[in-house]
Amino acid sequence: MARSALLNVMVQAAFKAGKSLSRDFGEVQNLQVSLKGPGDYVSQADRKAEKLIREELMKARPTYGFLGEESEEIIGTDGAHRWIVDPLDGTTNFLHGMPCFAVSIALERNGEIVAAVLLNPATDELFTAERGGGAFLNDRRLRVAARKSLSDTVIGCGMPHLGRGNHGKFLIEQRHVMGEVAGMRCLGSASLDLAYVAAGRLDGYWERGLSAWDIAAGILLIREAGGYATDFDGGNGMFETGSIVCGNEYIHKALREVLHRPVPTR
Ligand code: 2AM
Ligand code: CA
Repeated sequence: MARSALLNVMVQAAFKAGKSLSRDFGEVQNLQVSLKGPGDYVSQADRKAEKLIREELMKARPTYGFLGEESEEIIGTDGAHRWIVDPLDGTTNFLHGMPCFAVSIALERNGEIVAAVLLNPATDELFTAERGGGAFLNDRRLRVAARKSLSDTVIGCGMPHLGRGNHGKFLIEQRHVMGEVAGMRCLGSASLDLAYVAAGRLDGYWERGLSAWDIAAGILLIREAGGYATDFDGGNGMFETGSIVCGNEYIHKALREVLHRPVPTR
């Protein structure tokens, strides 16, 4: 599998951040028992990882813009290109010592995601994609699952957090989906949920209230694995609405239909 020079830069940046996060994750596991908990430590780990990535990417392409979760956006002199980075997606898992978190790096060109790298440093799983070149898990080509009937599927979702989003609406959506599918999972990392759809581990996934850095890489992974990733209306407004639904052609459609069901009156 041949990677472009650009993708190699992204992979190197992800590995640098991943190494730093792995060291900090080891420490976080030790801090669980302290009363104060590892909160401040994790914020530091997060910011350190973003700095490493930003330095690496800006060194390779100084004119590109940079949108990261942890720092102010840098508007590039090259108006066409922008990095979209989440240095640590799945922060709550990381904080609780659960090995389900990822470094997410995407490259946007004229508003389209053209390259994606997603690394889970705890499992050494590296997901990559370039537009038109397919999606990969390490060296293995990815394809979304083929299941056509919702009743055979395992569907992922993201739950709104304390003080955020509409909890009642989520519970109604979950109830509707739960009545149709074989099982449901909540990984706690939107970027990994999307990568799992690309890898055929999850048959579909939905979440609301997300930011561009949570989903930019995962959207390309799914599309390059032959799947669909859209907003709730089937359009391309995922960054604007913060909402995403995905799956193969059949499951994406069926899941959208279920999510649009009216609220029960009793
Ligand atoms: P994060 O870990 O980078 O914050 C899980 O449902 C998804 O929601 C994760 O991708 C997570 O990204 C994001 N998330 C977690 N806590 C959040 C919060 N308080 N506000 C917004 N997004 C959050
Ligand atoms: Ca995130």
